[in-house]
Amino acid sequence: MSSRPETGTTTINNPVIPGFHPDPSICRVGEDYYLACSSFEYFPGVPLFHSRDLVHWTQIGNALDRPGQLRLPPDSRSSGGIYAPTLRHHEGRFWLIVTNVSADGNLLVTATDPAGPWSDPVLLPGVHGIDPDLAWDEDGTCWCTVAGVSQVRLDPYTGETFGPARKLWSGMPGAKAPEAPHLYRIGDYWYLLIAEGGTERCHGVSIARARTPDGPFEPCPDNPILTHRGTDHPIQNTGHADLVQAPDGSWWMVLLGVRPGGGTPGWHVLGRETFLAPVTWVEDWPVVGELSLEAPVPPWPLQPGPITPVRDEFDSNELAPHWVSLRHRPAEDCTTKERPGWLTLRARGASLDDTDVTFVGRRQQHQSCRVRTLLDVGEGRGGLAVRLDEQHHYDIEVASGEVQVRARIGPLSTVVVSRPVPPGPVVLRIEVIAVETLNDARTGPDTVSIGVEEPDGSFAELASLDGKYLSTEVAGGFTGRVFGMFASTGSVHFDWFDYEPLDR
Ligand code: 6LW
Repeated sequence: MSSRPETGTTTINNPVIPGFHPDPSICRVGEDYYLACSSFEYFPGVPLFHSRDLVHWTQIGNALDRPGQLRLPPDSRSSGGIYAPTLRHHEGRFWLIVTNVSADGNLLVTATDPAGPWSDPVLLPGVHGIDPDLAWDEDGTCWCTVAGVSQVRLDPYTGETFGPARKLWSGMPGAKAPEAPHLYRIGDYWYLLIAEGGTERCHGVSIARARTPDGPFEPCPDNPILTHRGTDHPIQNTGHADLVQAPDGSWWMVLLGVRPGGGTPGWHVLGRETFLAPVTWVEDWPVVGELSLEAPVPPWPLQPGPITPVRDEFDSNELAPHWVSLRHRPAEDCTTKERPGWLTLRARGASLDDTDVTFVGRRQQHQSCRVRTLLDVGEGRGGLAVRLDEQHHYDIEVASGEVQVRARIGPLSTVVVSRPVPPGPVVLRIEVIAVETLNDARTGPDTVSIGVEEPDGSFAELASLDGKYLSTEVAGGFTGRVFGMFASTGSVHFDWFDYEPLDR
């Protein structure tokens, strides 16, 4: 099989979906591509994207947007919850299978419109393992393959499994953690694509093929077909891929990667992002083309989606799909109905150091960016934060005439600065500026400047903090930074929220 993507002459920015959007799974229906990602402790879960050109992606919703679909216990750990999904289209429906490691385990939802609504979940007690995949063979049998890599036959309508799980492949000798399996019927073969090496710097993609969906599988002689392990490539941790064929017959791969910044070893703060790479076929094996921060543009007309405005005025009853909360979002705790044109957050008595704080945020998607919000705390306490998890966040909080900047880094928590602030509405700002540094180990990836805006609009910086401590290399975990509004006590009202990219 040979189909080489004839690419255009211009280039595109990679990642094609920046910010923490890991474990991408993609499918195509006609001229439309759809993609789903992991979401962990955030609610709603499993963000869904649409594209017509593989380059421009627009979030169209979240597959798990109801408490009955997404059960995340208030005390469940960060980077728990929703692990890797697989998104497929079969027999006129979209199928999404995913693991909730904090409750329910593997589950499956379906939809006729990927923008939703998605069905109530079918639980899969007979599917043991993470990273579940779905594939159907010619006679309609549904094969569910999970990390490890093992496989079981499944009735996707009832969740019933048939027979014991069978071991399919352990990946390449010496490589650890064979996971992220995806099974495809392509030409005369069934291909089993996996990730191995773990989702850090040793991550890579390998593939094997067989004549039947349950093996035996022979590994590709050129495995890993993609890895950046052992290199100083600006994109690291490359792995957890999925393949898709375009209408013109060309093949493409979406995968996760990270962009470490600052000195050695480099710190990544945006989480694992979704990248695009071209694929060709040589002797019935896929060959992944160059993966760079500028990837070749596909040879068809580009179709950019709508631009997300900088400002969200909170003028509608529903929050845009990119807004996320921690584990749940009870309507009484987060509403635009109490004060029309304002988002009102009602505290639950928890702070950002807890797992159950009232929080509404959006992913940081640019290495340099500015976030602002106008809030009125009234008799309450709340503010603006940039968080990685409960133990790694920088916040600016307003309460009864005082504004405080706090830093939480692991077991350490400190008030960096506090100063009086007049009662009434105030504009808070967090500004992140990436640091272009060559091997300066003293310098983190960015500086995080936090402060208030004076009545004349000038910025009064209260603190400038090292972004290193809000990186995955320091904090661990599977997510990336999220900027958010929070309420610690009482009700806090937010008039608007600006997210302004300051880089490409
Ligand atoms: C994902 C698995 C993994 O399910 O991390 O490190 C999990 N590998 O593929 C969360 O992204």
